[in-house]
Amino acid sequence: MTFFTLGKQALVGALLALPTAAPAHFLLEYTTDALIDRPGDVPVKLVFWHPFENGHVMDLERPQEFYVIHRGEKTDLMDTLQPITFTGASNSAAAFLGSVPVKRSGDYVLVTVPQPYFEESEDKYIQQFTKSVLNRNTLPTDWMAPVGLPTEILPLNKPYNIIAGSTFTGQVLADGEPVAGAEIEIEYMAAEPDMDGSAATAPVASPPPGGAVVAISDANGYFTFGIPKAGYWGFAALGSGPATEHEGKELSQDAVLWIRAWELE
Ligand SMILES: [Cu+2]
Repeated sequence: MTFFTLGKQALVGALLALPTAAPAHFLLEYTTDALIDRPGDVPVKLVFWHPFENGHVMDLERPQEFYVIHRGEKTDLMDTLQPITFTGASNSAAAFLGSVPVKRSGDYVLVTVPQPYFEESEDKYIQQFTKSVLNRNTLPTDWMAPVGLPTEILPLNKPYNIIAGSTFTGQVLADGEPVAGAEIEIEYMAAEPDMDGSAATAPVASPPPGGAVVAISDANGYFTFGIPKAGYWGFAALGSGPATEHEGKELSQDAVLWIRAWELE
């Protein structure tokens, strides 16, 4: 009995010592700025990465959909996508460079629907429906409306000028209905992609100890998080979408939202 217990402990120890993929995958829709001064084509990088720790980069396939919503009108941007390589601190992987035409004042809600990604270490597929919001001339037009994705995070604070030190509240939706008890992973984009090169810029922060930063949505799908620092913050509601299977394997349909916080100066 003692021998058996020791053996079991040794086995558990060996399992814990195995290198495992960091849990917090995030699909980035990265633009250098969220507030666009001059009209023109704004470059966007789509990168599937662990941006808080400048960790492993996953290969991103050509997405199923990539579009923008401006004043309620949807514009397909798939034609703008070009394959690129993105290099994080530990590896390089396939990513995409796209572009958003920003002309009139208002919000530009960027949406990416990726192909399900097979995560070998978890033996399951992950599909992150991702939103970020650009704005021109401070005129709010679209940020508060749901896009109608299978799952998404609806912002309750204007997502492009959150004040560092204040809070951000979102609501997790699946097919337009609130999702209670959703696990939301939260990451800071500690290293931002370099728009002119293929690598990331130097990280300006490190993740805290204790693993992923997590919030749980309440009975009506709401969660609130205090934003401690200026920059881009990402929220990923895990497995909040309606589909749970893809090609015979488990599928996690996640809702990702990026917000931009500013230091009050
Ligand atoms: Cu991961």
